[in-house]
Parts: sequence; C-alpha cells; structure tokens
Amino acid sequence: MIAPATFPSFQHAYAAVLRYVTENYEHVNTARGNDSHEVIGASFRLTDPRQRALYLTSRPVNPVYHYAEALWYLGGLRNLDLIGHYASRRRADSRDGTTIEGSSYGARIFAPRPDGAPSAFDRALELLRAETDSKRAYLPVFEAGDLEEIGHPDLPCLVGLQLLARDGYLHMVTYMRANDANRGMVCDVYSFTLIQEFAAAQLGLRLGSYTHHVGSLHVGVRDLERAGRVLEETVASPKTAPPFAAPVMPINTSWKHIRTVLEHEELLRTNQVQYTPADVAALDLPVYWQRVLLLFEAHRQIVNCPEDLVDRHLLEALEPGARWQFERRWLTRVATGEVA
Ligand code: 5HM
Repeated sequence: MIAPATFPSFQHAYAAVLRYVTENYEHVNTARGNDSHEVIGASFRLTDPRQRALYLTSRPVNPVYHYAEALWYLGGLRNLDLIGHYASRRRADSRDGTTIEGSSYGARIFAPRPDGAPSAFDRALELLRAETDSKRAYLPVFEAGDLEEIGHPDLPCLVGLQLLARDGYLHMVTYMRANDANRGMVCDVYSFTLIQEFAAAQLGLRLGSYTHHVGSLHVGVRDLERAGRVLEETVASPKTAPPFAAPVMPINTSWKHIRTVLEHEELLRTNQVQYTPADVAALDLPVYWQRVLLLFEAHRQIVNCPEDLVDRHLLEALEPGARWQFERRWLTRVATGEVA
C-alpha cells in the first residue's frame, strides 16, 4: 500500500496525471462514443489546495468559468441560467433545456433537502463542530437512483466529498467514478478545492491537504495532441512553482458574501448593471470576492461590448493570476500591446 502521489500545486499534478495516463493507459475505452485512453484507479494529493489554477499557454483556462462553476455549486443551483451563460456547452447536459440533473453537484450538497431538512453540507459542518476528528463528514452526490435509467445523458461523475478535520486543518478527499483528465478534472479540482477552502473558513480551520481519487481516469483520444503540448511545456520546467501567488479566501467569508456575489453576478450576467472597480469596492465584500465580481464584469464587457477592448483599469484591478489567464483566453479583446 502506498500513499497517493503528492504535488505542491494542481499544475504539477495535472502534468503528472497526463503523463501517467498517456504513457501507461490500460484500456481504450469507447463508452458512449467518447474514445479515451484509460487507467483504472488513480489518486493524487495536493499539499496546497489554493494552488488550484493552471498557468499554461498550451492549456488556456477560463478563470470566469472557474468561479462561475464554484459559485453555481455553492448556490445549490440546478438551473442553467448561470452555468450555461459562462459555458454554453453545459446546455448539452440538460434534458429539458432549463436544468442540469446529474452534474449539478451543488444542488445535492448545498441545497436544503426537499423536506426542508438542512443540506448535507450544513449537517457535515454541524457534525465536525460536535465531533471534530470525525470520519463521518461525507457529502454524497451519486445516488442509487441515478442508475435507474440506462443511457441517462448526465450521470454525476462525482461520487462524493469527504471533510476531515485534523490538528486544526481541514482536509478534503474527493471520490470520482470517472474523470476526464484534460477536461473535467481541471474544473472539478478547481471547484472542489474552493469548496474545501470555504468549508475551512466556516469551521475556522486552516486549509489542509486535498486528495483526489478516481475510478476511471482517462484522456480523450481527441485531446491526445493537446495533452502532448502540455507535456512539452511542463517538461521544460517540471519543478517550477506557479508564477502567481494563490489568492487566499478570507477566513471571515460567510454565506452572506456568497449570496451577495451571486446577486451581483446575476445583475452583470443580465446586463442590468455595469461596474467600475470603484463601484465594486463600495460593496460590502472582502477584496477577494470583489475581484471575483470584477471577472464577471470583464466577461460582461466581452459579451455586451463586442467592438471594445475590456477596460484597462478593470484588468489592472483583477487578481494577477486570473488576469493572466483572462488575457490569454481573450487575447484579441485585451490587445493592449502589453500582453507578454
Ligand atoms: O459516459 P460517462 O457518463 O461516464 O461520461 C462522462 C464524461 O464526463 C467522462 O469522461 C467523465 O470523466 C467526464 N466528466 C468529468 O470528468 C463529467 C463531469 C460531469 O459530471 C465531471 N467531470 N464533473
């Protein structure tokens, strides 16, 4: 028995996972038309789950989507309004065109139960407050009923999340039945570690390690070329630390802050408001969450002002790592001549 491979950042883990799967795959899986190279049973651990972002030119990510997805989960939402706005591909997961049934993990973790009982998350936190070193604080997502329909278009890939408080730190363990290493995993690890950080703040604990276990870990055949480019980029500097300090979620982050961010996100998404950094600074929010709202404002400008460059002052007010990612994602819309 050996402990999971441990990495200082997700970027390190991501490169190692891609290398491992592409070089050691055991199966060519063709389930539901998604041809992939697959290993069965794999795990890794992150010592600093705040180092959740990728800064790779071979694998640009969308920081707006990362926060949108994490907030969609925290909001306990099932409908497509928020998530479909930031990634239209998510609409394909919906059967009725308005809701997502399986991968709306937040609805299963954070929303109150249909009978009005507290959410799984609230119960788990209550348990950890009563018995700090419990092994029982598990947040189930996959349910037996999910298997009732063969060919269900959107079955949860997340089985569940476990919170473990040990010696003043909050650790998290994720269990996934399946994970696409080049696609789903990048967003999953981002959202789940952000949820872990939020949970640690609620419990007044320091952020511990993050462990990710996967049943079927795979890389799509259509993504092998891109995975190869990532490996080329990361092999050049395998031990290099991510170029930006990870932002730290304030320990006083509360549900009120999350609700405020979601409220203003909706106003921005529906183009009912437009915010300058000064407008956002006037809101009752820690700077960390103000900067998240500024990302949504930047996205509002991309969607609603297609002829214009994103406001320079706004870009300067973004969290530096998110700005780097945003600029690479929308190069032509931030063409200030200063993008490295
Ligand atoms: O046929 P199946 O339901 O297993 O296909 C789902 C695909 O989406 C798999 O490749 C799975 O690994 C990926 N996926 C993921 O990696 C899906 C979701 C959404 O539940 C996710 N991560 N969060």
